[in-house]
Amino acid sequence: MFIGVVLIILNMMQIGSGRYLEMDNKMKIYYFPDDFAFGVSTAAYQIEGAWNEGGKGESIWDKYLHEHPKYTKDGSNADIATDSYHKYIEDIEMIKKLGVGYYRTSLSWPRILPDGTDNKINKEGVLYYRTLFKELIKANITPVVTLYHWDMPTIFVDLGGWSNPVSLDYFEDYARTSFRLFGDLVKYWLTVNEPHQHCVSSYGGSTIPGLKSPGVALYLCTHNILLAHARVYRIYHQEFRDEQKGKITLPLDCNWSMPKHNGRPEDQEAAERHLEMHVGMFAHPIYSKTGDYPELVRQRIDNASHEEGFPRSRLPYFTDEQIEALKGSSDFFSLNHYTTYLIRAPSIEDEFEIPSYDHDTGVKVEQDLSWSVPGVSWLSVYAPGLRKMIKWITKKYGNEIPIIVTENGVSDRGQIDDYDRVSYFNEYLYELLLAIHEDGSNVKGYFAWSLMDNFEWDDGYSQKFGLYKVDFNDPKRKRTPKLSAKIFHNIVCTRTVDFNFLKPSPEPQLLLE
Ligand code: GBH
Repeated sequence: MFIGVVLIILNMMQIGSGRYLEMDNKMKIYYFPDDFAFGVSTAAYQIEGAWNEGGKGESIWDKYLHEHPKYTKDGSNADIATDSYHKYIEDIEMIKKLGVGYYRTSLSWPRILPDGTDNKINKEGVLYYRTLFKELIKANITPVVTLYHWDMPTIFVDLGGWSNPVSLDYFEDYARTSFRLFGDLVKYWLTVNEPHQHCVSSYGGSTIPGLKSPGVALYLCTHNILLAHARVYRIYHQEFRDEQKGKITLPLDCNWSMPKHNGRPEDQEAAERHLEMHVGMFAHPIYSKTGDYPELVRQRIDNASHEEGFPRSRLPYFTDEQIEALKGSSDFFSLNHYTTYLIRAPSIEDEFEIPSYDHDTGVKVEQDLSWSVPGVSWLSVYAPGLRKMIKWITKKYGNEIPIIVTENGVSDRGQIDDYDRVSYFNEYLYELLLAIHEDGSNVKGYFAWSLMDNFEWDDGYSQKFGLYKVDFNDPKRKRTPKLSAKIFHNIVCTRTVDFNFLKPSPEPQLLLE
């Protein structure tokens, strides 16, 4: 008890000072600065449900899962999901209880524009979001809004989705309409969630809509999303920012890549190549001084295209104007991070489809078998990867641009005593503290994925990422806080991590007992 009180007092003295305490095991206790932004994240299709209510149009996920009911691992879809279209007030209560100041979610494009095009605006959808944002603000929670988190209006998919440049025009209309309708309430905008993941999934042939063109359409998609982002960024800054005073960026998936054999130069090169081909491809045009695609990306795809007999590079070229429009088209670095991969140079036996992004990249992606995998197979836990990723970004693009981690979290099978998630948040947030205090990185915020269990794309409801459990067998979709919700709340309030929750034990030992 006495030690607990002393720790609390010391805690309070240190908050915001940037100083630290030294614990018995020589681990330093650092604190998140006072203005550090804590938040939680979700996305429209994964939570809203009400897929055909309130005038909403159809998205590709609605359509595809209705036509292929066995597509997801558990045969589910998100027709109801967590029912947040009806239960948003309860969601806000939950966010409030966590003590965080920010909530990231997305707009459903077809809920606002049922046909995808802005000649017809769905008033009910607009009202839903305006009420949600107003209620959030009333609760002192700042909305952070993604325009596009993968739920494309069906009509555009039939036109080829993002591989068709006409999508730029329609996305521009949708974005402008959104700024006009919600810009008085929303001050943080994210344009297109994780373009790399989205293009690889959409055109690699594995995920919805399963259009297979991993060497051609995949790059048209990445190229067009970059251009769409730049266009929308410029529109916001030219037409809206003076009045609305918001910020806007492109959220990038930034998992860390490490050489499988650290001593092997081929593996080191392979890891660097992998980073350039998935992070640099998007970050370099926006954050580097020179702009455009990274040299390495340009050369690899140009050379491979040439060798394969293509008359031109499969990766389109930007015009000078486009390079300028992209350069600096971001007000902060929005970083999504989950895991670390081990990368090795391919051996002669390794085969890649030709042409394809994988062949162009030319690396083998593996995982370290000694790292724990609490849930979904691609997500093994290696917390130092977050700090290393941030270091890489800072080294490449400088320290001026503030970084906000807009997604980070882990999945499991949904137990209330979710020690794996508790450890995950402790470990990853500790690495973030080291990034801030020992590396001097410009990290300004951290949003956990996710507020609650929700529809995890191909995995349906078989993987749970939530701080709150959602009972998907209950028509009311009852929510219950997990242990991680309490610990996350604790982290937000004390502004530091608490490793007493690190290890599973039958009776959790509370620090203050
Ligand atoms: C984020 O993206 C999304 O923004 C969010 O919607 C999602 O819920 C969250 O992560 C958790 O997954 O099996 O090795 O081929 C991550 C998208 C796409 C990442 C599929 C893993 C499979 C990798 N995910 N991908 S692998």
